Amino acid sequence: MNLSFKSISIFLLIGLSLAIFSCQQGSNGGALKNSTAEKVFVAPGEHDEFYAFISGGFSGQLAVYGLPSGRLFKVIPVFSVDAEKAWGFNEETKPMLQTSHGFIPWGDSHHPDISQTNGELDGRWVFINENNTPRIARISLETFETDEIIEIPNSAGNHSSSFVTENTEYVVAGTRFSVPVPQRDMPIAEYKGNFKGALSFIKVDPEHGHMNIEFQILMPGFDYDLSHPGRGKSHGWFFFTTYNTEEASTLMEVNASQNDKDFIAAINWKKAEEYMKAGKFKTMPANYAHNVYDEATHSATTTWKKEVRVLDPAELPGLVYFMPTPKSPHGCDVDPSGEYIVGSGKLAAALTVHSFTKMEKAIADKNFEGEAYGIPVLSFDATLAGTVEQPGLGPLHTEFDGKGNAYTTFFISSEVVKWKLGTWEVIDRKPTYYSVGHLMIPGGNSRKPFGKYVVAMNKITKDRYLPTGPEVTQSAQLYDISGEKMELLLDFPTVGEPHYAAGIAADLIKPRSKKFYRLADNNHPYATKSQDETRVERKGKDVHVYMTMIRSHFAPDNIEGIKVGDRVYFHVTNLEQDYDVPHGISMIGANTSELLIMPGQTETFVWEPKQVGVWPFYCTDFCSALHQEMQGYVRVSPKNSKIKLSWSLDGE
Ligand SMILES: [Cu+2]
Repeated sequence: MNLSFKSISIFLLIGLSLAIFSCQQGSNGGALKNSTAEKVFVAPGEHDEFYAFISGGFSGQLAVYGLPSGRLFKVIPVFSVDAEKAWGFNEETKPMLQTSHGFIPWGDSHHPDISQTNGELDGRWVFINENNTPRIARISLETFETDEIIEIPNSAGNHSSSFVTENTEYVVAGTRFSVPVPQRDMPIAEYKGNFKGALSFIKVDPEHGHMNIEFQILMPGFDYDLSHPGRGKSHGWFFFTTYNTEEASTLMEVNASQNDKDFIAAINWKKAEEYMKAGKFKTMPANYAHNVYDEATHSATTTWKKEVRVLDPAELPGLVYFMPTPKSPHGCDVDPSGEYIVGSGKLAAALTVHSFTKMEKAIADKNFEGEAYGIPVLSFDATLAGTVEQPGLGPLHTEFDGKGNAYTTFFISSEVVKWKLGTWEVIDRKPTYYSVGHLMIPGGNSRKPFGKYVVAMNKITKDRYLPTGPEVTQSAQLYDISGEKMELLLDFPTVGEPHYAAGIAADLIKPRSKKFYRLADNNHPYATKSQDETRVERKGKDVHVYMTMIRSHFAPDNIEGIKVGDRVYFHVTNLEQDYDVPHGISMIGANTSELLIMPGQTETFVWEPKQVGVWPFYCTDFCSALHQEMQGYVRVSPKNSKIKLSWSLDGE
């Protein structure tokens, strides 16, 4: 660390902010404002303290930012094709976007959650859901690449996902829309009583992270909004908010808001495991894709799954209970101790908090106020821990600082409100600009949050930034929560809709971050591990180019004997064994993106030349002083040409 540089920079910043505030705000600024700049300032060459993984919502991706600076480091391609990384364009990653509906090059990514061990973030993987064509992805935090995507059958609008239990035993995927299960042609008007909501429990292999849908619980035909695992004393349970317990299928805005209370569904997943062991499940036919990226072959494969095991809560006592919660609850959040389950009724005036201890007692006492489709409904008063009275308008989501405080976002009144667990008193409130959805405290979903910052993710920004036409950037806002009162430190723009985020201390990830792939371990079937092995082979109309790249040339760099109508596969291996030396390649007229190949990796793109001529290719990633010289030519002859296939580097 360059101390003198940092102190000079801070000094300059303080001076600058003093100057700005003295002319803009008169005496309102003062010493407090000066320290604001310092609190988010990360000097050139220094690292941020936290990683923030902020989902892109409708972009389908997951973006990586530093906190407190708000700097964007990487956009990890997950559910949407990404030309920057060749994700979904190269032959190796195309299988990752396979689904039972075919190749789906776009997704709607919402809720990332980081893997845990003993209820603490372990920094191994991030899971994230796709709403539109229901899928769950697992991203490696060694490579910051998507390693696995599993499609979720019997589901639609996969929203109450993807949250992990405290040892990452399961990641859940809860459906938003109830649908006919199995899907069939039936009148929509017969929804009530006939549609089902599937809650999927996906087992995570503790060593490799591989996912498998262990079982689904077929719930009544409500909408399932959000979920959270129990932890500590409530470990073994999972909680889901529901709305539309009216089971309306039309004019939902009005018809799904009739009931005074909807439910939080409490699922005893340990009990589910017992029922699974006892064979109390049914096996249903299903068809869904399981896509796994293999780091050794640098390639993904799709496996088709043909069935899924389902549990029926009406037949299995003790598996599910309903806790009445006013009124169309959205968020469903469990505090770090596992005692409190916060349900935010979007249309309710107060925040409802349930007690896990009281819930267990109500179950033991059979303190039910009724049942719904064979599932007991616990009496409202029996599970109620307390209510936060008139905290704001439109409560959505709650996170925790680990010091006994909760922070809830209010969409309609556009604010973050800090309140105390147990006494339910409001301690502080700060405005957001504008209409905040989720908020995130690093580790806020675990037993040990890092209660230093909260990030609010806003839906609209209007005049906060320079205008860019009708669409203005979406944004996040960073607050310091280390003191009694919250302090707004920073606005920063985000990619896509910043739907939700997961944050973690950088120290838990940095030391394990991958620097390059060992060439010796590259088992790609088309890898070329030295320049001597480079070649071009024809198999009918398919031509396979085994190519290497190293600063600053391709081998081979002159290829002849390609004909119009051929399918040319460029299998390109980056021979570098050095940190941060990717190379790129692109070919004129190729109906795909460039490849961006990491050191030691092999990737493939297909080119179908349509025109006779001599056509160039070149490196797309500025790699050395002679990057511009990194290029080559392919000669394309007419369909019936007799020119033999040949290739060379420097005439050899
Ligand atoms: Cu959400």
